[in-house]
Amino acid sequence: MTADASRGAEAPPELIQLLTPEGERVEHPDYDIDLTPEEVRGLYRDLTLVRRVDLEAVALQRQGELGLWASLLGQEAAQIGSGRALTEADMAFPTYREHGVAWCRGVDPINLLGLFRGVNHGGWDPAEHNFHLYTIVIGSQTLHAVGYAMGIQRDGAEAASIVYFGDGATSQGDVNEAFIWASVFNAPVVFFCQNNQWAISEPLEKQTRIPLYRRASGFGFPGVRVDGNDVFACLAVTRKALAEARSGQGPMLIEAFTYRMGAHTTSDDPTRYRVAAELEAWKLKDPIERVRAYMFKNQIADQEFFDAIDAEADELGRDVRKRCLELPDPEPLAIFDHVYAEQHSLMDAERAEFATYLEGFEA
Ligand SMILES: Cc1ncc(C[n+]2csc(CCOP(=O)(O)OP(=O)(O)O)c2C)c(N)n1
Repeated sequence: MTADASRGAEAPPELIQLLTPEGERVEHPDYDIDLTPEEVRGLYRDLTLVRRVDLEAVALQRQGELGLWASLLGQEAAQIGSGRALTEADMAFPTYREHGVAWCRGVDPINLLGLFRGVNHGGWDPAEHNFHLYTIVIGSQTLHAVGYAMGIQRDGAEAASIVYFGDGATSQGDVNEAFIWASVFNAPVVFFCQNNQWAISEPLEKQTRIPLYRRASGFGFPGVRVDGNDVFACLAVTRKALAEARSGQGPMLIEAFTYRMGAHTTSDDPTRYRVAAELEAWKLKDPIERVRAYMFKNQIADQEFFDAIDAEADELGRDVRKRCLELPDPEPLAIFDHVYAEQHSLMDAERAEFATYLEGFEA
């Protein structure tokens, strides 16, 4: 017997959008945003540069220079919009795909490439950037973000935490436990779900019978669905959610409705599980093209501006490639350095044992 999809169905999901795929500005009663031309140009620059870094990383992986890469192609607006909504004091907890958020937090992209090249373990100091290390274990960072938010609450600080995860992660126990804790402790945390429709080869309908953002109400906090390919809407919605969290109004779930344009990672082949027409439909909603169309229409930028950004992107791509190839191999014993914050006898013993093993090759 097949499940009846209409059972328990409610009104169709509302999608918060401030910029249409054609580049037309639309108003929303709850999420108005007033951006200066300079700010719009800045967002366009961010979107274009992170896409360029991503494309370069995919190429490097194909040439055998990275072990793996998780592309953000198509998710730039969700990441730049939400990333630019953060204040310096806020703390972000990413998955392994948040290259755009890393960019907004001032993390040098070479660190991301180093991680996927296998020569560092993240390479940046989370405390310096208020950007946690990438998390591969699906959903576990939601618990870290809630714990951190509860710390903020107890310190009485003017900050919030934000945690990124995918549609597939919503099926994890950790994520549901994080929702419960955040709700009952009224923690200042924003749950930012990038619903890119696929958890590797598992489509969204294998994760849920209702729109994901509606899950929040069952846990006792608000949820909204935003057009994840609309950088203005992602910025406005995240900014408001963070402000509410900081002012003691508790958690919020933002479902950024978007699409993963590339493979899950460079190790899979999406043509094996999804149809080409789906990809073609989403290409028309490209997050960068709509900002570009809006800027042209409203004379916020001319061709000279776009050419300059393209040149900057190419230069960034070249620079990232060059520095990636120059990354030194790590000292083998360095693997023990950051396992614990303080000296640890087990690490000392394992380091010594490994050193002896390595010395065996020199003889
Ligand atoms: C706890 C756990 N289970 C399984 C995996 C293997 N795995 C890696 S990515 C992934 C799918 C994640 O999909 P989603 O949460 O939608 O995020 P996306 O990669 O699409 O951004 C899975 C199952 C894992 N890394 N961790």
